Amino acid sequence: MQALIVIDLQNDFCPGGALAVAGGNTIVQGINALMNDFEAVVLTQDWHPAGHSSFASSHEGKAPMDLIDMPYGPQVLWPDHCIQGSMGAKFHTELHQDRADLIIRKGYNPAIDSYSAFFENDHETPTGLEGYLRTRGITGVTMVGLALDFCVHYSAVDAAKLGFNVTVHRDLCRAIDMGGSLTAATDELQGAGVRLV
Ligand code: VGL
Ligand code: ZN
Repeated sequence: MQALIVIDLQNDFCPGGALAVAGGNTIVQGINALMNDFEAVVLTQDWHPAGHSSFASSHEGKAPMDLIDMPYGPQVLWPDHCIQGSMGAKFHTELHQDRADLIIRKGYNPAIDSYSAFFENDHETPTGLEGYLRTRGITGVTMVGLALDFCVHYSAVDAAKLGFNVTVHRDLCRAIDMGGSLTAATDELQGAGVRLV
């Protein structure tokens, strides 16, 4: 069983959104088409409470893209984005969200960010996705979406560590690419045994 995991294809990560990824909107039709090739489709949704600890606005004197130390490690500070229930948190309107078997939300813990679809950024608090995939007999996952150098990257590395067979469809991802993050992510994906196509 193979699952397609569509990462964070939400308005705030598309042009005009709070944390826009260049070309984020251009991958939607290709992702919709790819859904037909899979037995299971999972969507992830970045889903932060207002005042989330990953927002620069929650830290006095800090600006978006600053780096701070959190109890669980270094954390990039972001503009306010994907606030629960907001327009920015909704999926891109053209994404075939009705095709999803499961929508998994992440980043709802006010004190911990969650890039990965499997674990929060402490790398130990599970989201439940692993159990869902295993109990459905899914052994391989293909990942697409936003952003390649953050949420796709961490999700794919965790999936590989958990023993899933992982493919990332690079053409159906777009990256934030700050401070060499895209090159670093690509190297780490290859090192983790993720197939990049
Ligand atoms: C993401 C930064 C903050 C992502 C989510 O989906 O890649 N990046 N929250
Ligand atoms: Zn976020």
